[in-house]
Amino acid sequence: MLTVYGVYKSRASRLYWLLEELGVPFEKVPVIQARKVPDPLSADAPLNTRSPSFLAVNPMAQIPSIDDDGLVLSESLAILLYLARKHGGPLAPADLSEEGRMLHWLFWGGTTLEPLTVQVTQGDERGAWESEEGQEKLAALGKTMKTPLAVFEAHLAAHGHVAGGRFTVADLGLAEIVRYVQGHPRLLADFPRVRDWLDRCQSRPAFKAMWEKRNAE
Ligand SMILES: N[C@@H](CCC(=O)N[C@@H](CS)C(=O)NCC(=O)O)C(=O)O
Repeated sequence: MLTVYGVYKSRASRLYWLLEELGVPFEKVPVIQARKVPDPLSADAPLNTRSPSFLAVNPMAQIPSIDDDGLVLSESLAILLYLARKHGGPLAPADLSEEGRMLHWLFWGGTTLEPLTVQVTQGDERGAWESEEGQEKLAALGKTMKTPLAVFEAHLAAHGHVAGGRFTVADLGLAEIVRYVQGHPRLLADFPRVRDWLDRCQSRPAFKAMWEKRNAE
């Protein structure tokens, strides 16, 4: 049995989207981010990333993690590729060269783009962009994002998808990373292919199913 640790309103959403795509059954353990809990170690705190029982799963104190019949993994993008490969089908790499391309783009997402986009969504949570100073900081982040987004725009103009000429787990992972800036149309204004690709990814029934559950959480 597959166990997924993490609430929908976290990077676990990308795993839940993939599992909707694959139709794989799983058990959800709703671990919440410790930063969202006033006193994460108090006796009545909900299960959170600092709870001792979750630290035994992921000592990094971060969600998501999975336990797949005893194989415990963290790092959401690695889990995506693992699950896609395990269950196969069109979302998985068809061969080693496709896998290489997916690894390239997923690592790029995790190391180059997400460290920027996640700051935007975390700023949204804190209301950090409401002041004039906040607007300036957001604009500066947008400027830093221009080069990676331009590279991705050119890639999509040439290929339409991240790898393999079809929607794969690599599109899914990157779509969740780009989603973090979607509430700020200005940040994507210069990147029509990225916007069109994101719309296509999010029009998938599996994304919509995940999103509905996320909103209901
Ligand atoms: N690189 C990790 C990052 C995971 C991560 O930062 N998770 C956040 C939630 S989206 C977390 O658990 N934060 C703990 C907290 O905020 O208390 C991954 O992609 O799995």
